[in-house]
Amino acid sequence: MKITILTICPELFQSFLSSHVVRRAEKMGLAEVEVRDLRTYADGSFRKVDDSPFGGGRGLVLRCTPVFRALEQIRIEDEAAGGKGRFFPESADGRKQERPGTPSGPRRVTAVLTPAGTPYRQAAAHRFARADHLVLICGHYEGIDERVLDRADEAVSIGDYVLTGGELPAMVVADSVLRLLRGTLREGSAEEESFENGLLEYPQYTQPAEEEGAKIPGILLSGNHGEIQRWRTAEALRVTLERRPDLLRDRKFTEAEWSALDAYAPKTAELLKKRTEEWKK
Ligand code: 6GU
Repeated sequence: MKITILTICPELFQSFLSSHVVRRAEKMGLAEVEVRDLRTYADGSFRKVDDSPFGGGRGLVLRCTPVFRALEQIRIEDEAAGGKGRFFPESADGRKQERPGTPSGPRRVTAVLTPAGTPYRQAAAHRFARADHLVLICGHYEGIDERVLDRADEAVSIGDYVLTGGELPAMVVADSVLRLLRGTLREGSAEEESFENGLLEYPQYTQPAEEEGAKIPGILLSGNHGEIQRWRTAEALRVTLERRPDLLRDRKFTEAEWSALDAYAPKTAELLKKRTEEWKK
């Protein structure tokens, strides 16, 4: 796949582009990551990418013109590379599906990074990872001309806080997508990660078994892999209930999970029963 990042601060991506996750994906031929400076698509000797908002108000707004030009250039290049144009079988709301029913062909997904976007989750990372071309548009300043959002497939936020621009979020999204590409990840490590099974990950420990009086849980030294798995299941449920109870609200729990909880985290079992009753109301 190809990831294109459109930004007015391309220099912010220098270290990201030489990071392990990007280098590995490129070396393995799984992905190509490019950063384009929106200023090169702006007019005049000043190449102005921002302006004050219509209707008045504070600050500057990212203009739509350079973004539109960049997107058009990308479309032309994709088509020349053998693409059949836009095809978005899996855009978040299905609203921008052009050529619905097109059975195949390259898929380009365009996402704007903005705090006013839809919360970004692991499911979206998987969806983006299936695209052939992921175009990430970094918002900046006080805002971004809404016509950019109208033209994009989706708007994405990485959390309920405000950052200076969409650059860090674009790196967050690109990282989460690249590490999912087949072969980038160490085999077998994906399924047990936080969020992949709807739970946070169980606690991990490494040498030494005791440091400054801080000991690791004894079960990990038992050599009993079946029981270690049960303990991990119980621990994943315990930390999830403690830190992210929202993740458990609509979750069905298996017999194995209840049994692991009874054995290794009875207090969590009790609390979880109480919560499930409350959630039903
Ligand atoms: Cl995507 N952009 C900015 N500027 N701030 C954010 C964000 C994005 N997600 C959370 N905060």
